[in-house]
Amino acid sequence: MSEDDIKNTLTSIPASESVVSADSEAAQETGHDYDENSIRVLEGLEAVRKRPAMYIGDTGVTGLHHLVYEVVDNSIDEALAGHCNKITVVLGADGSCSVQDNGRGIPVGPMKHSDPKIDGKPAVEVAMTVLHAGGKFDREGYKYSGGLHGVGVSVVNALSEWMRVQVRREGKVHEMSFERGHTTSPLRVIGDSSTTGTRVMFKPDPEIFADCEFKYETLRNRLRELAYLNNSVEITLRDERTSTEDTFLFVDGLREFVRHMNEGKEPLHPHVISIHAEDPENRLMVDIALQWNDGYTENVSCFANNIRNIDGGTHLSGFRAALTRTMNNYARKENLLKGNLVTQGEDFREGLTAIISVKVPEPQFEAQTKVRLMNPEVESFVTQVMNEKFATFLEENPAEAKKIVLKGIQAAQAREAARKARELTRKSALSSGGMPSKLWDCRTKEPDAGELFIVEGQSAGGSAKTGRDSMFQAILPLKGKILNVEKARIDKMLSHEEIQTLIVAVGCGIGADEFDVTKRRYGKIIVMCDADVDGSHIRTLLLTFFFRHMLPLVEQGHIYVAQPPLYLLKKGKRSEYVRNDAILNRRLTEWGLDDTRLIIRQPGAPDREISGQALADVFALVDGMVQKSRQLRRRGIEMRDLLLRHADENGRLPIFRAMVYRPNQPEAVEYYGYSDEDFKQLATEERNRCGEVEIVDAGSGLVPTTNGAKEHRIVRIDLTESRALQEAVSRLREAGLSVDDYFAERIENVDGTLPPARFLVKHADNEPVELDNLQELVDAVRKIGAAGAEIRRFKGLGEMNAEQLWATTMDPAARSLLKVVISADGDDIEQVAVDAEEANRIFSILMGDDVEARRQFIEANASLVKNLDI
Ligand code: 0RA
Repeated sequence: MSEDDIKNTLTSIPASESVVSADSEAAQETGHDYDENSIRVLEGLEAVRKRPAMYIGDTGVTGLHHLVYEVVDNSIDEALAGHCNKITVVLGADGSCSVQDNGRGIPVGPMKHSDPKIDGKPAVEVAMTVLHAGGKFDREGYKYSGGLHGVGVSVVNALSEWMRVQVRREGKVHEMSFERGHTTSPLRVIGDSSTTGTRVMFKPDPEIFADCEFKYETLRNRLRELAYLNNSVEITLRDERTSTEDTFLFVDGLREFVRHMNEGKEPLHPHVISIHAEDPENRLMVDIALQWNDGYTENVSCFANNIRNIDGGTHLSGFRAALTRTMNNYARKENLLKGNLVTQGEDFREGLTAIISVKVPEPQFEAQTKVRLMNPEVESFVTQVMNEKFATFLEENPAEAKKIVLKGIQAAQAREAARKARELTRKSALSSGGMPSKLWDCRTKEPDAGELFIVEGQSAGGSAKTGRDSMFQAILPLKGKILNVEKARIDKMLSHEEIQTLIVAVGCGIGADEFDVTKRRYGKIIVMCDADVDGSHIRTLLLTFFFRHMLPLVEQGHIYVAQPPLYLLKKGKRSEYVRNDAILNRRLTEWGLDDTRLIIRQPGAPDREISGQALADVFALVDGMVQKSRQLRRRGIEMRDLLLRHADENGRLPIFRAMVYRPNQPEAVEYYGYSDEDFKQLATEERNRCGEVEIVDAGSGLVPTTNGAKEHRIVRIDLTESRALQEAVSRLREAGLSVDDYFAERIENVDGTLPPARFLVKHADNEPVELDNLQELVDAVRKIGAAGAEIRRFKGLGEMNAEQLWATTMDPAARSLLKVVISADGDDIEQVAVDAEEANRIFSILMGDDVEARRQFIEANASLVKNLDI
């Protein structure tokens, strides 16, 4: 097909202009024959690029992480088919993600298919480039996971700056590469392999995603969940950006999941009850694990095909119906019910932690978001299984059965007492004139315009009252600590005065049948506590209360945490309140750069000076390189070696490092390569030299240092940092500086004196500071910034007067609030981001009785706790 033919074909397809030009350019660039079919394929992927949200939900942080889940789900499917037990996800230092499994490998042979755009193409190519191709070469009977949106890897391909797939199969390593969905190098063999598996590497496209930074915590939580749901599959997550790694492998999947969720709680009975059943005829499977603790909250999660259904659905209703029925039957049979007490389902679920996981061949969900499962056959299946197996459990374990059922009966009694207490609250003195006397209300009666500040302590409450804008800001001072609702039943909670005040001020009522989020009296409820230990405890108690008893307020984004400043920073006439350490650092840098010049001595020419924005740019560049260098060092690579020894004659940096282990040779030979072609050539040369060679892809992992191998082997280590470094070096060059400047050393003369420094940093009229090299710029500037500065740390809100409190923490134009959210979704406001399952667990651990669990948790999650601001 000639180029003109291509253009004719293209223009005859009713597609957008951009598709036409993009595809014909791709065809010209790569020199491939792009026939009509491949163009229609690309058209599909262009549609994905045009409306990404239609395929992955959104292009925020949630959508970004869905890319990873989509790829991982394919490996999970391979595991469900029984051919894979290891999945490794690596976040590269260059912003890429790699997902590797040890399955059979996506087939590489040509496909037979009635659709001509698929027929004859390697299956792997179809999987990567054809929308919804998943179903076209199904692994019979095992397609259960299917991704959150079930769209397939081709969507990830379309939304990636680049993607590379490697398949190990039939003794070979096959590889294919793409950019933004376009093939940049067709399927080819790049080496030999004695193992099988699939590895997909991709870098999300910044043209699509405003924020391309993967969040380790988010991925870790989901991958851990997948490991619980698919027992005996080992899932590793490694972060090359920070050298963090976690491996999850649960042989006793759901049971361990329940134990994890019950961490920090006191179980009511020692063993986690577990139930498994299959219905081969309808290809249904159900797995349930459950355990009661001595707490008061219900914590039941359900999944269909590994997807969490937060609104439940037929699996949940089937489970609940059977649970209530079985326990009521047992209570009656054992004569445990006294008087005319009526037990309800919710009573038996008090303190229950359970996971229900079903596998359904054709799941139906209520909405795109898959929050509720609809398949009716699942309900009867789960009910029947639970009825039978749970009744058997109760029969066979009378001691445990009695404890569990009695707890439900006590819950019913407490529910009755709480109803009476609520009636009292409604009638109590608090409600005289409508509102508690402690509340300084605002004037607006428009709920969403109003803000309620819950303030720790009387004195801070006073400042807040004076400082506020009383038009829309209400103040509720709390004295001391509120009750820990995690450890109290609802009836006790309702008799606590501070909590009663809070309930009345918020206006939504309390309890399952009464709480009404639409009755809220304020749009924002803002918790404002001191930045000390007591403050954070009170904040946790309040957030726990909202989380446990006013969840819709949290879910709908009405709960916030105020962020009073941590420091007052003073220097000369300037003074500023600073919220956190990162900003403090940034400020010191800014001050250090202000009225500062970098003087570069040039032999035989006048000195050059860099200042203002240009200096700020150079600083950012150098600071970035310093950080990259630390990152590389953690992987055993010196940035200096990479930049000075291994750049090729054109200044290109190597994209991989290979360690070649030859039979019976003690030392590995090190090799740096600049393209995939180089790697292929290396493998060929090795084969010619010592025969068959095994290729081990270490990805962006650590550089192995030991040998001792008897076999012939090449270990390839990707240098994913090269791209970013290349960019930094060329920008350095644009600024008239070089890599040598960055690493330069000043060597003493024979007489012990130092030669003149090439760089000087001069601030205002001060004496210039000599630098040996550009690296030293970073510390020098920060030191200048910190000189003469006074940094005062605030301890409590009480240290600020009314004006200061308004200016730093309450004024909507200047303050920064943390929104308390449950899903880790993107939003403009800074967030306290916690996903639902983790939030449950975290509150239990932080508020529960288990001191040891709390200590361990805080030690292991210091950064998370800081984030949570608990
Ligand atoms: C279709 C058929 C076979 C394997 C796969 C797909 C497969 C896909 C992915 C995606 C990620 N990892 C994967 N592993 C396997 C079976 C081919 C055979 O019979 O050998």
